[in-house]
Amino acid sequence: MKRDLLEKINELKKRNNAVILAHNYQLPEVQDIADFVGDSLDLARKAMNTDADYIIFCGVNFMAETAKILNPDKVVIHPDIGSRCPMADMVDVESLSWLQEKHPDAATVAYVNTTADVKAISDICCTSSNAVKVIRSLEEKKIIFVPDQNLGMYAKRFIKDKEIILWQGMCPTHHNNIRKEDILRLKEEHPDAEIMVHPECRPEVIDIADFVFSTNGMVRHARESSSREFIVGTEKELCYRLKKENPEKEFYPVPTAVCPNMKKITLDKVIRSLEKLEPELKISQDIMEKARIPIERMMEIGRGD
Ligand code: CIZ
Ligand code: SF4
Repeated sequence: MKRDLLEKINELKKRNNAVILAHNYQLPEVQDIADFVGDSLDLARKAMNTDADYIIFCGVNFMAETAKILNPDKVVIHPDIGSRCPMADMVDVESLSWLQEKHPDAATVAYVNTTADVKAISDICCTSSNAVKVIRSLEEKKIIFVPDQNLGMYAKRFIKDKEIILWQGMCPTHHNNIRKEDILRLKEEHPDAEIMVHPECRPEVIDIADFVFSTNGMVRHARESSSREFIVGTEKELCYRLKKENPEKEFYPVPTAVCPNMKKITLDKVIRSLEKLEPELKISQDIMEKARIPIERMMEIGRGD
């Protein structure tokens, strides 16, 4: 990146007392100017620990919402309000309420990839790293799990004493664009590489993996493993961070594993947000208060990886 551009960004950050948080799936040039890069929960925690007045949140809508819910007094700026997660949009309050009425004895577990109003009618949230731990912590023997069928099916492998009702949502990037054949082809090209995949992938992809991790789990494993090569079954931009932190190792993504919604946050939009301090993400007080309960309940349980 050009030095004068970097200087301009730093000057704007300082002048406005703003911090830039970027998700692991963001474009490389956005990751490069961020004060912190992480998964959605990391970023929400960072938002809690900053003294900044403005949080420029580079990620999809539900992630910015989670940061706002945990930091109601801070201003969260989302550089492109249209950057949403299609999986999160596969469940809505009306249909979930209908299912909850059919199963009044069930607890609802909402993956963090849900909108704030869906969280507001859920009992507890989970991430890809702690879904099993969260479900196990519940007294209820019946669970409604929304919206990711693949993460739900993955959790079912470890939980035999509860009935888990799965919502039929999925992540188009992980479900459609990371296929068993893609992983097998990469393995043929790189026979010594370890295979790590995200639990949002299809069961047949999970079956051939050496490890199943959240993005943060992959970051940790890449650092700690003695292996020098990794096939990475998640959104491909995670490999940018993995390579930056482990320059002596090689990371092979599936080339089609791109989340177009994450890429809506461009460097230009981030700079514009820094200059104009908009668009601000707003959530109603009522939804914020209700949605905070399942998120905080999950945070008490902690990470699972
Ligand atoms: O929680 C996140 O950031 C997501 C959606 C992915 C992951 O595994 O970190
Ligand atoms: Fe949503 Fe999938 Fe994109 Fe993650 S990669 S934000 S789950 S569409």
